[in-house]
Amino acid sequence: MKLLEGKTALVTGVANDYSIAWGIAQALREHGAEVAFTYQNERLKEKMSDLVKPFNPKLLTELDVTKDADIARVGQEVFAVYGKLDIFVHSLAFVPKEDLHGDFYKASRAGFAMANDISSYSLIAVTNALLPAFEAAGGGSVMYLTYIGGEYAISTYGLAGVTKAALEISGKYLAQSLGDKKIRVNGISAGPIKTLAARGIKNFSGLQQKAQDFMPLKGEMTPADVAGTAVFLGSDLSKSITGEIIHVDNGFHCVR
Ligand code: 0WD
Repeated sequence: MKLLEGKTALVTGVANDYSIAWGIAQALREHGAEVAFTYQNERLKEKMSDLVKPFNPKLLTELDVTKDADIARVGQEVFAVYGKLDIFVHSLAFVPKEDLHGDFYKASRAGFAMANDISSYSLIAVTNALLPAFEAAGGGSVMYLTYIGGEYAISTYGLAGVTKAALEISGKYLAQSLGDKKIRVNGISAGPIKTLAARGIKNFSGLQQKAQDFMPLKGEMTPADVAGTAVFLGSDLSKSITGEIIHVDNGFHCVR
């Protein structure tokens, strides 16, 4: 029997086949899960329909996390289509370019609010909308993607780091408040991986090279490297783990 046989997963944050969420979705399916997808907007609809064809998903639906109506609808759709949910993968983030690239002390009020709304509040709001489906499953696993820039000030990550700190502590408070419902909430703190979002970070290659020079384990990281941990967190093997953040970064977090 496969590790995730009988489990249903909702994966957000696939923008293309380089996305970390795409690597995670493939691994979840490989291990037996049925996967539903969301895409951010109409512009991505056609591309996503093509990309996810091999999954033949029963649900592929639009979700812009800035819209309460989208969030509520997705919660209802998941329940209506699958009758339950076991795994939710939050793999999305956004920081306005001017606030990501400028001097940190010049971060705008509007940029700060928008970055946190999309990148961290969304974990709380979407998890809440999915509760009926999780409760129907008798519990479940929520996981989110974070970065070490939420623990330390990393040059060029700026405001994105603030959203990651908010995301990580939101994950812990969610873990606390959802424990009674047997819903676990954990973070994966990934090392630098070349994706669309990463390309938006100034001198990402420099950041990646620097990390690789320090990493105890060598080699460029890929979404597939992160996906194994996602499978573990989605499975019953991790049933006593919640409020945790696992660094999947070739050991970068433990060296200076
Ligand atoms: O090195 C990296 N790539 C790392 C990424 C290291 C550590 C953590 N992460 C995190 C990111 O911060 C993010 O939380 O992993 C998560 C996934 O990021 P990714 O796979 O690197 O990036 P990407 O493939 O671009 O997917 C993120 C997607 C967006 O793509 P673009 O690049 O088009 O903004 O997040 C989605 C969107 O599809 N997204 C939204 N989804 C719903 N509503 C929204 C929104 N408002 N805004 C962005």
